[in-house]
Amino acid sequence: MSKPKFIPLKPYVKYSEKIMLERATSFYDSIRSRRTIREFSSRSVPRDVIAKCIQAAGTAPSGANHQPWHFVAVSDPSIKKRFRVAAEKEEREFYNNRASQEWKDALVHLGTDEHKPFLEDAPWLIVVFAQSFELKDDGTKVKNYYVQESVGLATGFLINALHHVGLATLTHTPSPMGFANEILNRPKNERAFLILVTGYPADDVKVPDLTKKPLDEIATFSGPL
Ligand code: IYR
Repeated sequence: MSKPKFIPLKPYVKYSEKIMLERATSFYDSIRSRRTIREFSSRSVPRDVIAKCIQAAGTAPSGANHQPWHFVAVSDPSIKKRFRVAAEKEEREFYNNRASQEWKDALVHLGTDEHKPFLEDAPWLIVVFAQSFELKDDGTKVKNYYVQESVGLATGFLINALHHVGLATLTHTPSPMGFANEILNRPKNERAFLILVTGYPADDVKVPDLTKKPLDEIATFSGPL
């Protein structure tokens, strides 16, 4: 067993309590304006912007720091078309047969259906893959831990980064998503986790009239201060 190597925490920025609250409030004001959209403009987004946001996602915490994720950013129209065809096939099955009535009722307010034009309209589809284990070059397998949690966290970082630069996203989860491995030629240790449809909102896009639960419903404080 090798000895763990520790280094000083740098850079670390400490704020006064007043500045902390100001920063928390301004972060909340920014993130609360994030909305999932389902109609995208076809306007292009520079690849470097997407790459930097993916780099930000890659800083997320993960089980044993194994970073069990891979992001495939697709802008190729022919691949996006294949995604649309494959996803709409699964979604037709979902809306017509697979989904329970209770599930379909829960989606009514979102106005979703089996048609997924955004998979071709949006400039980028960022397909997030989860790696249940790592395949070393010599063929050995290294187990990953808390894979769903880790990849969920990295995806949250990614959505946050994209929102920060003024891009809109749709978290799309056609199920099953085996077609993503096939189309993108990904190895057996990876499973598609979700597709982050990314770009600018279409002109005059409308979003469902949703509210978020208030603080006293989502949080309980126990103890002083
Ligand atoms: N994947 C389907 C259905 C769907 C399911 C949930 I849960 C949503 O929050 C939204 C949609 C679709 O994309 O239409």
